[in-house]
Amino acid sequence: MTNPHGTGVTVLGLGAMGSALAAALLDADHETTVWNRTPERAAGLAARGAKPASSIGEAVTAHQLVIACLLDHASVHETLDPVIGRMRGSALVNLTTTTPNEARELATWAAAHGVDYLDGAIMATPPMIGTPAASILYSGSDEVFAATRPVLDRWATSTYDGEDSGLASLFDLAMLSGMYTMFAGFLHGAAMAGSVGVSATEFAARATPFLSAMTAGFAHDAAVIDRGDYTVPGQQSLDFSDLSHIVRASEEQGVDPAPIAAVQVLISRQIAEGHGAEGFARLYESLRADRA
Ligand code: FVH
Repeated sequence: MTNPHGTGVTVLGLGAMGSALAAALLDADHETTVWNRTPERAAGLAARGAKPASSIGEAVTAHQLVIACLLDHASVHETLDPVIGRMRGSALVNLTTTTPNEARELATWAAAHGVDYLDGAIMATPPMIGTPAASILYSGSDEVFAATRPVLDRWATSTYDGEDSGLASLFDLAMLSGMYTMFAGFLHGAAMAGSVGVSATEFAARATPFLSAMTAGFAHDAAVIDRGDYTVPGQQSLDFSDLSHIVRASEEQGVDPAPIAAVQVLISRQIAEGHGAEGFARLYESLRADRA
């Protein structure tokens, strides 16, 4: 499929990420128009060949492919509400972090103005853009995804997750939930080791291979969850996994047990409901959307 939106691209938002996206397009010789609420931030990109738009209206009418990489959902509306009526027939690829429902709201709003909407979730930091390590998830208009692949693939490995505009955000935030919880656990462990004078650097060196090896357990727990049978033999039972000794050890060392205490709350809930003999994956039942 050829790109009906041409090869020129407008990038709205020149923070750390928007600037990296625009720079990658310039490196690939795309005609690139840029706009930022604070216009001075366009200077560096202009020196590399970008065309700074003098107004948001000029920016969104310069090309039929408009990329938004702004702060949040509210800033997308604040920026585009005044000009959305001038974007009929354009494609809007929104790489601003939003919740799934915020992405769906933007898709509905864009459609009401005759604008094709593709939502994106960036799984990378700005220096990773344009390198093989970068990944961007997309959902929403499959036509926009197919037609703009030559642009999207300049930034990262592009994955299309389906027509529901909220899915890219959902997968992004689900993975970030896992990441932040893991990091909080690491920091709690570092504080425990730190209570006896072990540096965080030394603890990280010891924890990294152990925690990396433990991630192999995701696939096992996932299989148990998908089967819906937490009594599969060979699993460590929740009764055995009781973590109150870790909570107690943390308190004895003067370390706030909040991260591990939160896990213990989930374990205790399942034990109280009579599932102490079942495996650790049973905690999923305390968290799932349609839990009893
Ligand atoms: N940076 C990262 O590592 C992460 C990676 C994962 C995805 N995020 C998301 O990308 C969006 C932009 O992030 P950013 O790193 O570029 O953020 P900033 O450097 O803080 O730039 C913010 C830009 O948004 C503009 N802006 C803020 N509020 C408004 C508004 N009300 N109206 C118009 N523009 C607004 C801001 O403009 P200015 O302050 O320079 O005038 C910047 O251009 C974000 O969703 C991340 O979650 C990045």
